[in-house]
Order: sequence, then C-alpha cells, then structure tokens
Amino acid sequence: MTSQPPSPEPLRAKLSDADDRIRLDHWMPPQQGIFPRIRIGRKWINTLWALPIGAAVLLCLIALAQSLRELPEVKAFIQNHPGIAQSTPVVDSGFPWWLQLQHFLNMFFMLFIMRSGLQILADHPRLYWGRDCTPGTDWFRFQVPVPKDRIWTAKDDSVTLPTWLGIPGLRHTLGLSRWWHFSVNLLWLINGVAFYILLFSTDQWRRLVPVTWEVFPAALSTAIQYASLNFPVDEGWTRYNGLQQLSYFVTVFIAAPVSIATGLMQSPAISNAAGWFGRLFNRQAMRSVHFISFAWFVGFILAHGAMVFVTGIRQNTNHMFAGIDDASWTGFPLFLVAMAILLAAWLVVSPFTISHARLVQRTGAFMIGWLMGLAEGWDPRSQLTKKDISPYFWPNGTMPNSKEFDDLVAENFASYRLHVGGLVEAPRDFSLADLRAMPKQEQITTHFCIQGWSGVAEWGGMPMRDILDLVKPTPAALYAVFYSLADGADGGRYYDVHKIDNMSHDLTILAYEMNGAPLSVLHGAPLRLRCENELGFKMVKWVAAIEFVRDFADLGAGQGGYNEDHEFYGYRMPI
Ligand SMILES: Nc1nc2c(c(=O)[nH]1)N[C@H]1C(S)=C(S)[C@@H](COP(=O)(O)O)O[C@H]1N2
Ligand SMILES: [Mo]
Repeated sequence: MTSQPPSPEPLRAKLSDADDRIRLDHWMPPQQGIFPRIRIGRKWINTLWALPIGAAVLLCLIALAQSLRELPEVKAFIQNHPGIAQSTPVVDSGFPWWLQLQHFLNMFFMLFIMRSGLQILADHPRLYWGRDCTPGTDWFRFQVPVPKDRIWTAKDDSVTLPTWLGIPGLRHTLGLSRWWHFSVNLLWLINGVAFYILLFSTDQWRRLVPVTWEVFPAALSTAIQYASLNFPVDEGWTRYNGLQQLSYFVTVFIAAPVSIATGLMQSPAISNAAGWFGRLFNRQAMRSVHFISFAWFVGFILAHGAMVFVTGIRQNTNHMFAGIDDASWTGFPLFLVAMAILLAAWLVVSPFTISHARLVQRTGAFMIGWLMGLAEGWDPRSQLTKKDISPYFWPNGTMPNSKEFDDLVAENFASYRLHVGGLVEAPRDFSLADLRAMPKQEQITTHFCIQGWSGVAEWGGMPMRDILDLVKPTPAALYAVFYSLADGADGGRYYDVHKIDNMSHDLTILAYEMNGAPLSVLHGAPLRLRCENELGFKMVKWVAAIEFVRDFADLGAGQGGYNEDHEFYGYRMPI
C-alpha cells in the first residue's frame, strides 16, 4: 500500500517573503520617547534634574571635604587611615599581559552589551517592581503615560533610539539587539570566568578582594581626600586604596553576577523551571534590578574613566596598557589605539546590523541559539494563583483586518473550523463546539513578551497533547506550524513554527477562555496558542490551522515564523 503525501496547507500561499535587511520604508515608523522619568510617590521627576543637582552636590561636597580636612579629628583620622587599608596584601606581579588583555576585552564586550541592552529596554520603555505591567504602576519610563482612549499595543509603546546609542537604533529592532546582547554576553561570560580563574590562581585577587574591615574607614578617608581635591598617594601598581577596592569588588563580584542572574530570570523557560524562586523573583523585578545594575556600570565607567585621567594618566595607562610602572608616555598611545578600536566598533555596528540584518540573525543563532534552545526541553509547570492574575494585560500584535474575520465574529464563530493536517495519520477539522466538548484544562501562567512586559492570566482550553492523540503526527513530523486568520504588520499571513516537543508539554493548550470568560478578539478569539516555555510572539492568536511538517525552510522567508522572517527573531525563544 502506498500512502499519498498530504497536500500542503492552502494558507501557505498567504505567507510572504521578507527582506534580509532593514528597509526604512517597510519598517515601523519612528516614534520619539521622552527624557527618562522616575516616579517618586505620585510625582514623575525628569532625570535631567540629576545634572544640576549632581553638580551642586559635587560643589558642596568639595567645600565640605576641604573644611573637614582642617579639623584636627579628621586630620588624625586620615593619618591613621591614609587610604590604603594597612593590612592589604601587596601584589608582586604588576599588571600581567592577560590582565591587560582581559581589561580591554571587557571594555569591548561591554560596549555591545550595554548598547544592545538599551535597545531591548526601548521596546517596552517602562520598569515596574510588581508582577504585572499595569499602566501607572511603572516607577521608571521614557515614554508618555499609556493613552486610555484607544487600543494601545505594546508595539505602539516602543520608542526610537538613535543609531549611535542603541544597537541597531531605530524602533522595535530588539530582534537584532537580542542577538548582539546574548552572543556578546557569552563571550563576556567566558572572559569573566577566565578572569576569575586567573585572579585566584595568581596574586592578582589581592587588588580586588578586601581582606580587612579596615577597608571601610580607608574608603571613607579616600573619599574625603578625593573630594577635597587633594588626592591620596597612589600605590596602584601594588595595591588599591579602600574606595577603589570596594568599587571594583562590587563591580566584578556583585554587579556582574547580578546582571547575569537577573537577565536569565527574565526568560519564560528559566523562570518557569525555577518554580517558587521564579514566582518570587518575578520578571519585572528582575528587569528593574537588571537596569539598576546597568546604571551602576554606567556610573562606574564614568567615574573610573575620569579618575584614570585626573590621578595620573601616564602612570595609569602605563600600568593597564603597557604593564610598566613609570611616568613615561609608553602606555598612553596604546590606550589611544584601544580607544580607536572601540570607537570604530561603535560607529560600524549599527549601520552593519541594519544592512546585514539576516546575517546578524544567523550568526546570533549559530553562536547562542543552540544554548538558548536547551531550555526548551524543560516542561514548564509553574503556575500562580487567582490572586496573582494581572488587572491589566497588554494587548499586542497586528489585529485581524479582513471581511472573512469580521464575518466570523458576527456569527460568533459558528462556522469557524480549526484545520489540523500535514504529516498526520488522521487530518481533522474541529468546530469551536468540538473543541469545547473535549476535556478542558485551566492554568494560571505568566506571559513573557519579547519586548519586556509580562502579565498573569488564567487560560482555559484544550491540551495540544490531546490533539496529537487524535490526529497522530507521523514520525516524519518534526515541527508544528500555526497559521493565523490575521496578517502580520508588514503584510502576509502571521504564522509560527514550534518544535513538536513543545506540543506535548503539560501546559501547551489551545485557549478559548481567558480569566474565566470567552477569549476576546483582542486577545486571540476564537483560539490562541499557549506554550508557556516560549516568548509571547510564538503564541499565535486567531489560529486558523495547524500543519505538521518535516521542515520549515519553504515557508515564508524560511526562518520559522512571521517575526522570525520580518523582525529577525529566533524560532526557538525560550529565553
Ligand atoms: N496572529 C498573531 N498572533 C500573535 C501576534 C500577532 O501579531 N499576530 N503577536 C504575538 C505577540 S508579540 C504577543 S506578545 C502575544 C500577545 O498576546 P496578547 O495580545 O493576548 O497580549 O500574541 C502573539 N500572537
Ligand atoms: Mo510579544
């Protein structure tokens, strides 16, 4: 007996090809944000005030420190604590080549990480502490308040960054910035681990790790001396003063690991696999801490950079760029070369990313996609309780806009059929009544949008594993394609591809209810996918058909989904 190959899903013809670069006439129109504001109580304060206030505080501190230093008690204090904690052990090995190299690589990687991170933030330019992203509960934003008089999707909320600031700048380009952020993170992590190992296998750890409580009075003394503009003696070749030690220690051993942990905890797969830990350290709190850690790095770089100049540029650049301890001009030109490399990278990266977007997507997937994909294997089981349900759930995506769909809404989806076919033994059409008659599963889960917002809702629907049992995919079926009734933002049908393993996870359902009520059109009626180990864009709304396939290279632009084709996302996005 020979079996006929199944005819391909007719909706395939509605998929569209996509550009391999960003063309501005096809891209989201720009939208300027506002200067960042911080909410204190009910008042929003423009962070631009930090400049005049900071300058005034600095001037006062200088005056204060200078008068303090005339007091005999303070004189005695500085005499006892000259700046370097007395029992700080001495480093004998100077500034070895590996330390210089790692310092440079760290700067180089941070440039990409910080700029691409800002670009990701600009896609949902608000921060919150609570679990949900209810408008008005944000504590930081660089966007106006959420308009109440119309549907305002998360995509509407995204703002433009200049190409010199974000990577690649523009608006809603986080698909590409994420590849930069995660790929360079991996390199930065490798550099960091190698740095930790080398620090502790040599005597270099002595620079950074305080071994005596004396470091605190020493740091205070150093701060007073710096602030009075009469600097302490520098022994940077062999050991650091209290203030240096504390700030370097915090940067290397606290801010860096905190950034990594709070970054990972924003992932649906990791947060859901972490159980109570993921529920306690919710995504929005993690995003906020991630940002504060970023702000620490910005402050550190500014202060550290300024100190390199004002405490002796020749000695300092000789130490870190030439590995010698004298007052010659040897290190300074090398420092300039390093800065020129950073500047060149800075100027090139955004234009390159815009004109080679597909290449950036492919390279990113090659470097980090496989690692991210590992998290897909975990079956997400983490659920919340009814009291965690968000009062507000951001709508997102491109709404259906066709007579076909309006007609379905008008008749309350009576003639709607979900078509399930492709590489299956028993292709089938389901009416909404058929689906409702099957065993229903309810779950209270967090939705993680790639743009950064999240929300908790209760979903009711039928498990995908039951559909698998009915239609029986053949062994050749490796992926499930979800076709929507709606087009995507750039024309052509919205669709998305999942590995078939995702279909048998406990919490993968086709939802027709949200928070105990029938699903609204805004959130995907008549049917939407819930697949809790992936980011939101992979959960197709207004599902029209499911096709099981062996490969997706011949669908659309071949990247595994609409946003994968048009916005350069990855098709496996559990992180
Ligand atoms: N058909 C279709 N499905 C879609 C989208 C879309 O644009 N079209 N957007 C996706 C994105 S990016 C997200 S975050 C969720 C948003 O679901 P919500 O509107 O219920 O919040 O739907 C996903 N499903
Ligand atoms: Mo999203």
